[in-house]
Amino acid sequence: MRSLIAAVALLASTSLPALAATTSGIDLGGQGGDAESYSFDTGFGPKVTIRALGWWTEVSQNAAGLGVDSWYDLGNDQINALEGLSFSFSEKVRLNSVTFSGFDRWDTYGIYVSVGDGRLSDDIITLGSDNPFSFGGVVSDYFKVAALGPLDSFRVASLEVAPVPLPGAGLLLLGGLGGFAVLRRRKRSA
Ligand SMILES: [Ca+2]
Ligand SMILES: [Ca+2]
Repeated sequence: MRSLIAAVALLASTSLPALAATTSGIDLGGQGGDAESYSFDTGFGPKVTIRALGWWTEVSQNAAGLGVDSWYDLGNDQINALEGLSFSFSEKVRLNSVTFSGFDRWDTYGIYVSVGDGRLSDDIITLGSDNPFSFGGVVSDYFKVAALGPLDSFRVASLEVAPVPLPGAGLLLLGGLGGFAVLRRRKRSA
């Protein structure tokens, strides 16, 4: 029994940092140039992989963030009309916000969040001042950002995400170990 208590204490202490993990800000800027995709660590487990949307497009990275390069928009490697970026997470996360650079009151974007079963939310379309854009902590593993109008030109500079809260995960773990102990005791008395 003493070793069981020790095991529970060890499991509880090792799982606490994961449960207590805080919000993660992910800076998307760098000097990578054009690439098929970019991946970043959230810092609490899941990874996010970012790909370009549109025809013959690539993700373009510079110090201001990620944009899209395509053959038809004449070397403009910001996100322009008919272009967008998809953000795929290896596990579900809480989506807090996305911050744009080069974004001004003439720009419009559409944001679409996966709601499960391969379906996306209705488009969330914003004009002008809504930067950073707040997701309000929705839990998902995918969203995409697209430029909507011919004058749109911007980049995605950073993301803020957080772990999905797991209420009662520690209690479930303790309950499972308790059940295991009862089974062992029954076996011994039989
Ligand atoms: Ca472009
Ligand atoms: Ca702009």
